[in-house]
Amino acid sequence: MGILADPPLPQRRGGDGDEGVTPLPQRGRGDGGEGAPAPGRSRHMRCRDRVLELGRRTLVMGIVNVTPDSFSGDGFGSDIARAVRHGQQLVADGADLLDVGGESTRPGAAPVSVEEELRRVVPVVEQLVALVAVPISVDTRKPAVARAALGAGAHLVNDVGGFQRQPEIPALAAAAGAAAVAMHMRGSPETMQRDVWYEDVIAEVVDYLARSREIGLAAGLARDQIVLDPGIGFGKTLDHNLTILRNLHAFRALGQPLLVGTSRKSFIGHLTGRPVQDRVFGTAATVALAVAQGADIVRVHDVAAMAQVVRVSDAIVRGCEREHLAQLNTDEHR
Ligand code: HH2
Repeated sequence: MGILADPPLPQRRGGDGDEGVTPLPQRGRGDGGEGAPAPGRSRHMRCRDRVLELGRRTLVMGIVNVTPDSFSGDGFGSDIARAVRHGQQLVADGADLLDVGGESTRPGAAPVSVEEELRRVVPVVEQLVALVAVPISVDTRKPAVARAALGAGAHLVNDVGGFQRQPEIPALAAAAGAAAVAMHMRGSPETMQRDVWYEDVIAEVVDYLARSREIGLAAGLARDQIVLDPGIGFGKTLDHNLTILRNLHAFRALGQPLLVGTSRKSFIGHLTGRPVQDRVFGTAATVALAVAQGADIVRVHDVAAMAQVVRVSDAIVRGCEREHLAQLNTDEHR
């Protein structure tokens, strides 16, 4: 149901066919709407020839790391074939979008050269675009990688630099008709966890993302092509992360699609004492509470599990899938 005809059709998500993928409707800037949309109200996000419906249910973005050193331990080094198979599996598990990354952003991660990141990312994007029906995002801070991935058919660029390190990135996405994610990060992955301090973390991250949106609009993106993300774990302490997750409404108030990425992150490990491979329940708590506060997209490693969390949370919070619930009402309930 993530990829929809316009007007929206309530259909199942995923699948490898072309069903529900529609040509790009002609819309002008500002179609993302003004102010904070109420949860449950239908909105759209445009990325190239796809229109994703937002508001009726939360979209699940599955992570495909073509890296040897991702913090979550799920990276595929530069094994292109395994990364592609993993992406296909995530779609079968219920992913509405895939996010392909070739450089770890974990605290202290060593930077990867443009050539190496291109080698890792571009063939995976190219093959997934051909093999799965869901939109493909490229997670990069480098304009050269964004350009090549868009050339290979990527539908979104996920910029953890929030358009503010490399303003070329939103311009490249706009020129391709793609959408772009602007994420807040303090400093760089090499430095971001040193001396982390905010006077008012919510106000400062909201201001930063409002500026990212202005940069995106000036670069030619339309309102419904700009996704904002407070950047959980990027230059934030445990307390900052929890404060942000408690106040997602402040980011919703910017009126843009909101992405939240908590999956397996270290603040969950600090709270539960669990290693990175064993944070699925902690991640589930954050996903359910993000859905409850109106997140539009959750970025996760454990797609099969989180698709269930999202489905149940959406049914409670958004009252969605009424047809499905009406059918279940005839069955025995416990
Ligand atoms: N988190 C990570 C990477 N990219 N992008 C957005 N928009 N939001 C996030 O929260 C986010 C992100 C870190 O997760 P992962 O990709 O699994 O780790 P690594 O960067 O070590 O590969």
